[in-house]
Amino acid sequence: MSISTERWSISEFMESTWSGDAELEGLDAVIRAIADGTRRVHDLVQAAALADVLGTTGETNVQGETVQKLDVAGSDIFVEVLSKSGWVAAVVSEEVEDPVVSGDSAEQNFIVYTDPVDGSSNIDVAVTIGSIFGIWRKDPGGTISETLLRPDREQVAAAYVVYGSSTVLVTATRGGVNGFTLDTGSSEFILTHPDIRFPEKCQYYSVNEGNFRKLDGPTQRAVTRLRDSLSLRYVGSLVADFHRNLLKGGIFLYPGELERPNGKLRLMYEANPLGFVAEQAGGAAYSATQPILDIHPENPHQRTPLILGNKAEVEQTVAIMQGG
Ligand code: AHM
Ligand code: MG
Repeated sequence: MSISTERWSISEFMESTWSGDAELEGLDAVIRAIADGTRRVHDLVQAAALADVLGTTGETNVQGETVQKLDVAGSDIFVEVLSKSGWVAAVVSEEVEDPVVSGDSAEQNFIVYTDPVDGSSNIDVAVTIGSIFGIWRKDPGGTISETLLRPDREQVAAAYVVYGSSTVLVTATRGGVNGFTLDTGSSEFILTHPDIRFPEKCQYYSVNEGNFRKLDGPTQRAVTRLRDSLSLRYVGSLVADFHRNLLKGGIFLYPGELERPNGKLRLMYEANPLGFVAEQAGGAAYSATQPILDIHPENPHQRTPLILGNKAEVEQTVAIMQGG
């Protein structure tokens, strides 16, 4: 597909490339809602202390982790815009234990999982953070709660946002991966990264090296091999690390640890959406043993090890982790 990047807004892009595709019907409304929420979160991120969104609320979330004020503000914003889009039946947010059900009409047939503010430890220090979205169809034959745990490969689309030196919204469907930069003058998202693919060459590896001693022997060997051949980049915000590796060529790991075999990251709103983006961009995403998208979820908030990025590098790393 050849796309002109001459000031194509995200709405024009979706209209031109998605309309007429039955699988994507209504997805433009969901993405528009995400874009609206992103503008609001972008404003909060920019204002930061001035908008009183730094620091913690003093509470812990369903994961037992400290909740930041921006986590709550971001979650409230995305739940609101998605619920009001008219096309979403339920939203599952990292920050909310139970799904937020907005309705069950014929049009409300998407289920959206979101990590509304990813990279919480970087919020207070003006370092890049993000938002992540996995988008499924509701099963027409079942109730909302019966269809919340859709098989991962049935994901229709995914999206993420990087709030960095610019704010970039990346969407992925089976038709490809495209990036849109927020023009803060017009508040439009403009197509700036059409048809994103992982570069052939893998330059970077991203892992929390401070956890090395917590890894089993094969995983230590896999990390040592990456250390010996690639440059290390680790922001500590999954979206930021993934986005850089997607554009520049790299591999991200948050493996299971001896005392935490499922690692840290969440399957449904971190690993799955970015795994979908990675596969559509020619990359790969694995847990310790299988492609992330082959996992059948059992719990909306479950965790998984994650190895994500350039396909050849991911496959070789997983083979070593399995004792190969
Ligand atoms: P969060 O969703 O609470 O922000 O936690 C997830 C984040 C990821 O963005 C990042 O990859 C990881 O936690 C970093 O963890 P660590 O500080 O253990 O390296
Ligand atoms: Mg998060």
